[in-house]
Amino acid sequence: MSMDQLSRDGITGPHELADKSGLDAVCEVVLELKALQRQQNIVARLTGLPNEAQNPLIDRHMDIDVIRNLYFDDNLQAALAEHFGNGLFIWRTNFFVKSDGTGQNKWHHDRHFENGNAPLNLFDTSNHYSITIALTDIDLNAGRIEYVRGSHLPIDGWDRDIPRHIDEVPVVVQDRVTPLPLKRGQFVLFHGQLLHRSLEFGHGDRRISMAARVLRVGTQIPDYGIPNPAGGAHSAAEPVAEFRRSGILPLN
Ligand SMILES: O=C(O)CCC(=O)C(=O)O
Ligand SMILES: [Fe+2]
Repeated sequence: MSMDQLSRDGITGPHELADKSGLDAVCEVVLELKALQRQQNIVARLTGLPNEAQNPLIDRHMDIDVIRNLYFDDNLQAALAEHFGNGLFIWRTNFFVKSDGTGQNKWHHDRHFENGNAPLNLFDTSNHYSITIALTDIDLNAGRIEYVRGSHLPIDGWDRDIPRHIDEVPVVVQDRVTPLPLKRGQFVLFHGQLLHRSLEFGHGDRRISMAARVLRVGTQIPDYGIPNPAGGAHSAAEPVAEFRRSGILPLN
């Protein structure tokens, strides 16, 4: 069933973590890191100098045990191996904390490069994956996550030569937009090119998700992101990111 879901929709789950006992500790850590990030922004504002501190939310699966343990949860490991096989590693993690006043994360996909400097092959399903874990409930009002069902594959009538972030999806795929409410301790696995977003926070309790980007062994991380194949004015407006290799963790 769930393999069918993956090949049809581009996503599998929600699945449940086998062990949820570390989640409260993870949330505490995330909120402390978030507070540090706020302080860094205050220093930048007060001094008028750019904030050159490293983002404290990035790649914490490397050095905080309770966070790393999430990725070695029995159910997560089983789902990963079943759907994407072995020889996988994480190269980046981040947290998305949303509460009053937090805006949207516009429609995007997570597949920013192919293999080294090779041109992006958007619909390749063999090498780039994402894992999203709900550290709290993420309900429909709390900055809900949505995805475009089946957008890991070409869709008739939809040219995917688009900017990295878009406000709305075209009419031709609007009936594929699927809300993804998650309960604390649930996770999903999806193909990196699946288009997804999260809405601005509405109301209710603060929610926290954790995103991991996963590659198959042999996939090289370029020094810089490759230009968006949308090219032209789009790529000029979208600076190419510099990639850090600070998050590499073998998974299976
Ligand atoms: O959880 C969110 O708000 C955004 C999630 C996302 O973009 C991701 O997991 O890649
Ligand atoms: Fe994303």
